Amino acid sequence: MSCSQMSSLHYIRIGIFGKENVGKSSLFNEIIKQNIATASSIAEKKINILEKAIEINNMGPCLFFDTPSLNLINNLSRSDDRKKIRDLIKKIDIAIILINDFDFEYAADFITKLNDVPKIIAINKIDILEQDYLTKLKKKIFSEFDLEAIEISAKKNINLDALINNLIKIKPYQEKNIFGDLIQENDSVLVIIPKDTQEPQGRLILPHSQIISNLLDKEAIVTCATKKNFLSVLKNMNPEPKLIITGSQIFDFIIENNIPPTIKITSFSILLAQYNGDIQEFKKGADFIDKLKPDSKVLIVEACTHVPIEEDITRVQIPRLLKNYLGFNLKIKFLRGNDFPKDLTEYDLIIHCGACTFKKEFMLARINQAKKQKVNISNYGLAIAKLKNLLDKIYFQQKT
Ligand SMILES: Nc1nc2c(ncn2[C@@H]2O[C@H](COP(=O)(O)OP(=O)(O)O)[C@@H](O)[C@H]2O)c(=O)[nH]1
Ligand SMILES: [Mg+2]
Repeated sequence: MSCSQMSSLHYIRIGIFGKENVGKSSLFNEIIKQNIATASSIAEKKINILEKAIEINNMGPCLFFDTPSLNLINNLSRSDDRKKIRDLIKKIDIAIILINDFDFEYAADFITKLNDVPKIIAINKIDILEQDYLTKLKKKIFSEFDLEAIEISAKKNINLDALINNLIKIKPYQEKNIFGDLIQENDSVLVIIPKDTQEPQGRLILPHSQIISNLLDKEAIVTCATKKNFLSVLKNMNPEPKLIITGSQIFDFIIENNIPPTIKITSFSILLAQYNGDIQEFKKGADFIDKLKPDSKVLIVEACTHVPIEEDITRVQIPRLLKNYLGFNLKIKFLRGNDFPKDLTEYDLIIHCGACTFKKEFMLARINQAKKQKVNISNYGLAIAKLKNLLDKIYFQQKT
């Protein structure tokens, strides 16, 4: 998954769980209205997670996951399989748990792993269940989980509207706007898209489209420019923008152009870190750069997994800036995607990307882990600003 494709801020992630043959793949196919998952009565042996995005009215874009059976999930012997499931649980916003008989101890075991992820229990295959059996099953489920089960048939498409309506009712998540109180209706904002080697032709990468979309949700006046034309765009703006948002890697280039001090300047990754992370902790991490020594070890983590390109921020620009700023080489390790060591103590500093592909809780868990292990953590935006000696010239939320 790469930040040019997917958004944790905009997608509501819904996992479909249940034991073998309960109808997970059938429900997945029925909801997404495509035959992607293989629905069959033959038992699965491998950990295979399918995902598909679909827009649901009144809910927005959702990402559904068809998952391996709970019989498999609860008894995984390989540690990387267990990690896959742990990562999935961390990712999802809602779990649909399917049940169709009284043997649901596996579901109870799994529910304990879900912690506070909201869940919906559905009894599937009601087309072939006797009414009496169904009533008793519903009662038993209620007494076990304190949840009213929804009766559905994935195969016959019975009552799936009710299931979707229940999903809509849960929708407590991600309603917040990235800008909070920073931007009000009719505020003018200039968004400078670097259009450098990381930007694909013909479309915007995820953080850029997220930022623009959040500004439009605020009814702000949004003007877009590129690195090349931003100055003439800015000159023609009346009134001048309240805020300029740009890529951290061109902070210096923008600031060199004598931007009036009345205009705040910030970056995509700083705004995302403010929304998705802990900007104060990241500032502390950025300040810690001054204390790094030649034998210090830095971990640079990129959440998305695009193929590295020339002049890549992660692998080329940040290491080069560190060397220029400090005057010596450091030991640097790079990680990407879901890889994040349990033990961080061998590192002096972690520099993390904006994590636009992660759920907020996921990023906060990483920050808390670093804090607990007394390892400094910063993000791309603040670290780059620090390394370019621009921390005092850019805007980010200061401690209140
Ligand atoms: N009668 C009936 N059969 C169903 C229903 N949902 C799924 N099935 C069947 O149950 C079997 C297992 O379904 P599948 O979706 O593969 O289950 P999974 O193992 O949980 O993914 C398949 O033969 C499906 O056609 C349903 O609502 N009613
Ligand atoms: Mg299946």
